[in-house]
Amino acid sequence: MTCSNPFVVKWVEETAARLKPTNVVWVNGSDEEYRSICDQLVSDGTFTPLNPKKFPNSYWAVSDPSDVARVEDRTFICTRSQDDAGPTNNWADPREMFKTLNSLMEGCMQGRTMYVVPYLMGPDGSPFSRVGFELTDSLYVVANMRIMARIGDTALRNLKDDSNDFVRGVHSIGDLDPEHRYICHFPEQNIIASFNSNYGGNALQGKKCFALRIASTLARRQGWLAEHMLILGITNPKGEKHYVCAAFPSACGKTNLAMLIPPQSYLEQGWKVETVGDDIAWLNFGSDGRLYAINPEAGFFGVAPGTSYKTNPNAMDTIKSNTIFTNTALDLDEMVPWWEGLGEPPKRVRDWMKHDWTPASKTKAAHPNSRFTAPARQCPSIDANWESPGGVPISAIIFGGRRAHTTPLVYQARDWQHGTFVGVTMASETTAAATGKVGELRRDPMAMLPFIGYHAGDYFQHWLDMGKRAGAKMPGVFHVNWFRTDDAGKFLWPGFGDNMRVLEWVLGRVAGKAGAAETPLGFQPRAEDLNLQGATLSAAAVEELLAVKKADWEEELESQEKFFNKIGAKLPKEIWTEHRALRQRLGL
Ligand code: O2Y
Ligand code: MN
Repeated sequence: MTCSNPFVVKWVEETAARLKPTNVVWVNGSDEEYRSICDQLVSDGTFTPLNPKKFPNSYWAVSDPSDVARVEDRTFICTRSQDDAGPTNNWADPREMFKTLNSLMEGCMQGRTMYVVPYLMGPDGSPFSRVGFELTDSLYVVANMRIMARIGDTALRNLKDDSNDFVRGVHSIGDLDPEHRYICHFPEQNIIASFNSNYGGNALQGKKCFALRIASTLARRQGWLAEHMLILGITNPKGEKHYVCAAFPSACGKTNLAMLIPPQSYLEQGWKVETVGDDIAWLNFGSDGRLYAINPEAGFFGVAPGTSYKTNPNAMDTIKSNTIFTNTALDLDEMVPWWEGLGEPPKRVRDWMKHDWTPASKTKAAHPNSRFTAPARQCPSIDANWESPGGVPISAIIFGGRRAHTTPLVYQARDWQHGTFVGVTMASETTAAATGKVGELRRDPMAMLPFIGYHAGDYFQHWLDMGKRAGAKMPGVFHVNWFRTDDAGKFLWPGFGDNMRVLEWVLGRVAGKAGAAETPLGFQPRAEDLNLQGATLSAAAVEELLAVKKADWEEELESQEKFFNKIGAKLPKEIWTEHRALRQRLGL
């Protein structure tokens, strides 16, 4: 299928004239084309084919050691007014940034091929889906985009010939110089440019750049929400099904929750949990006034270390074929990927830096941010409606964070305004994997801090405004904390499949059936309101999990105020109102 949209054709020609590639190749997204792409990546040494019996059609790749994660300090929001980017983003003047990028990228594709990747974020034929184009000189990016989005002809079919409504993205590997790495967003022009990185969220533009940063600005203008949320379907023994969205900062087990397997006793009663998405949700109002979610992505870009048949069997079964492993280690005897947390180390291991590795080595074999790129459709728990064009109706939104103290296992917000406050005040303690520093509290509103494409205060206002539009039809809002510890620092809650017990209470609340006590935080389960049958938990542990301690909340309220002051005058007055009301209810 050739592209007959004149806006696209003109822009591709103009970009090619600037970047001067030797060839321009339009990607069609077919299976045959993907096979040829993978063959080329094997020939040029980027891909190492894995054992075809154990991991058919799967490959191992490594990135440049300087290019292993999203780089927030090199990520820019380029708006005419600095105030539109707000205090939580790196801002740049668009004219200045275009100048910088033009001079850096002029002729950067000389001797290389520029691939034109049309991509669709969202299900084929959905009114909520959006089209983007990534012009890239990285065949590795094309291969990953083929898994993460619906690319090629499918995307072109979803763009009308007279439509100028698509996101223009340019990406070049450049020389991978971290000092001149740029991940730039121009929300006023729907343009993305990334340069000098070939990794993950920096280079696969559909994910964080489009589906969160640019989409959040589109959503504000158009009256919807682009959120950093997983989407789950939960069916109870009566066959009633509800969908929930959940937002967590990194290192809180988001992928594990997205693919949760309930405890055996729940399975026997007929409970079922299914996956719609593991990372991003686009939420639009349906004709009934409720919020409906689509997963804009088609694949999972999950962290490999820690993933195992013990922690996430559904993820393990998803990545058995048609998967790209980046920066994991490689078992040289079996030619299968390996990472810390998977099981016993194999005899002969090549680490992610392509060095021989043994358990005595001082470094990790797999990079802590090593990833699998795998098709969502391969997930055993994938929901039958995951590609439904109208999306799935959302009954509850769950916020979460990693907190050793302060936040109880679960509570329900009083209403949408209070729920927005609960999202705004989300915070999480760092783990060694994330920063090297353990236990430092980071505020991360709605888990969106690095992804809000505009002023955070305006974003909070947009949440409030959405609630005003829908009133009582908005989902219930909840907050969970799986990570509360006892005096010895041991987790009190078993987590993983047992999180189902909390989901059952959440759905019970939505249905108006589960009991709760009204507390200063909102509505909290008493021990008897939770189904703890078969859970190995002492009564004292349950009491501690549900406790709200004034001293902890005194500190929490102070930390909230510091954050609100950082947001400044655009912090909605309703958020201050909720904060003061909470202070009063706590008697602080
Ligand atoms: O480091 C990267 O580039 C990956 S970022 C990422 C990937 C999958 C899901 N979420 C994230 C994230 O940073 O939230
Ligand atoms: Mn994410």
